[in-house]
Amino acid sequence: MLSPSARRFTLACATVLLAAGSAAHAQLTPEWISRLPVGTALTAGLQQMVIDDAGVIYITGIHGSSSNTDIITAAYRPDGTPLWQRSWNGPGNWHDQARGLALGPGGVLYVCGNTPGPGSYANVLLLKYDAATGNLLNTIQYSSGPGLSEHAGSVAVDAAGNVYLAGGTVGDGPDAMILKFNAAGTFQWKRVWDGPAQAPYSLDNALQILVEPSGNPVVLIHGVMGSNQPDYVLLKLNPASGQNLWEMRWGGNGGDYPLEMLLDPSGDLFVTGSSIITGFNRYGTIRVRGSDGFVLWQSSEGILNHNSARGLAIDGAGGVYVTGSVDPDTDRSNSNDNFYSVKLDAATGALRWSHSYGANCVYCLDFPTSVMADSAGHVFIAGYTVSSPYSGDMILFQLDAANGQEQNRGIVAGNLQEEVVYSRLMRCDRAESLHIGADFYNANTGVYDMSIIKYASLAARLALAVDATCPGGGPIRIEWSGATPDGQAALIFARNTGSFRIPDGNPCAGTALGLGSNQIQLAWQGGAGANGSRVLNATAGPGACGGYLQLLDLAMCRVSNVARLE
Ligand SMILES: [Ca+2]
Ligand SMILES: [Ca+2]
Ligand SMILES: [Ca+2]
Ligand SMILES: [Ca+2]
Repeated sequence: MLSPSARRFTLACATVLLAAGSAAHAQLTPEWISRLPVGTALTAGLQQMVIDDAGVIYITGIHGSSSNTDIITAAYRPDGTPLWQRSWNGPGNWHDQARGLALGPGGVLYVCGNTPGPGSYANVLLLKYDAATGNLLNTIQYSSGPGLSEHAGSVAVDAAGNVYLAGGTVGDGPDAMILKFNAAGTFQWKRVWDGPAQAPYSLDNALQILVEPSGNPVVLIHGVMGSNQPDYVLLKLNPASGQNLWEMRWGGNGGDYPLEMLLDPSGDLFVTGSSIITGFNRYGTIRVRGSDGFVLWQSSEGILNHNSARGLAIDGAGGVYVTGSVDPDTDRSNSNDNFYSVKLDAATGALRWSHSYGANCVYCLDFPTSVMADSAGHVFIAGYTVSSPYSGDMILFQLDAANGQEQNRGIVAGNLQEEVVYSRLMRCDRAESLHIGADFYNANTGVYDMSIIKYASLAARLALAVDATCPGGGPIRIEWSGATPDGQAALIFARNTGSFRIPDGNPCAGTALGLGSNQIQLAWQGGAGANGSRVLNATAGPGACGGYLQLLDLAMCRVSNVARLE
């Protein structure tokens, strides 16, 4: 219909459905992959990752040998080049473990974890680094008393630099513990939470802490109830005293194992985990009102049995996403779990869609580790796969947030036959570029490499402008920006607007357009431009005026705004 190489082309109005082309999706390809060898200890590897407003990426993890692990913390520039790297070995010369990471005001990076104290009992550890240089600013080692194993698993910092740590201590068995230090590192208060279960079942632990913009800490606790089964426990604390502003307990008579919480801009909290509230092991997800801890809705989602939640995301546009693994049979010994992910309505908890991936063969182990949504309607799920044709690789899915259909996928395999790649977590920078924290493991040498795998943002606006001579046809100037540099792009024409979905058998099948089906056709396909921008000069056929054009980025299956020919 139109020659892609023609400098000028004509918009005809023949009714031609989009031409069939290669059905293959473009592969999601990392911009860069950083790797940092961290030794052969069984606990070695990435623990946490955060990204600052300038796009600098910070990771912390465990390195060393199995007889003396240390805490390794590193920073990378946005282009993936190393900025600094620091190792911390405690005075006990033994097992130091990083668990949490946070950025605070004044360019301070906080690492929390544990280090051996007197008698080799673990003490709480807080390290403060200058985020720009990696200089160690302060080391805080905390113990409630002799003979107690204590740790900090999560750290949060408020706008004034007060630091909150959440983790565990020992009472009647493990108890949850929350500590506050001020910006100078001075201890402020300790709060211990012990559930109603009796020893030896009272295995309580604080999993995660965050600070509301107003400064109140919120803590997620695995709390064991009088039934000797765990529930989700949320505390909102008075920052001055550590006492409850409110406390919420949620669960049934079976085990309810909290995983993760997220704070919504509305001030409400979303919590997910693995829950047996309906008699089956499902994803138990709740929305909790921020003002008083009231449970606004609860959702129990899963298929078959043995669903295990592994990641939670919200998109700010009414979507809540839970990913996790499901056993396709009832045999836990044959390691054949699969991915199972759901979208819930943030307002009601209703199921919107589900997405599954993985083969059921014995030892075909597939499990996701994290989920994230961008502002452009993409959902990303990363995890581990050994289903054919993959063998111990990291897999990344790009799904359409509207319907859960796969738009694209990426694979990161080890450089060597014996390397496997475990994704751990995902973070976005301000431009919504995806960063996956991962570990490469060499099965021959036993060495782990902490890794960051970076993908370009899909949320950059793809902008299309059309300047036509209407009515009557004649010259048209078409200009766009924000497409994938050096990628392929297509201009699609239709007489009306709507929500036409690209049919199977076409590139980007399933992608929803802003165009309707009336005379929909491929008007042009060609290079998107060296920097993702291009100007095309064309000639409109007599029937083109009054119609609509939309640009499709074929490399990433993204669409532009709809522009009218007028
Ligand atoms: Ca050590
Ligand atoms: Ca306890
Ligand atoms: Ca199984
Ligand atoms: Ca499987």
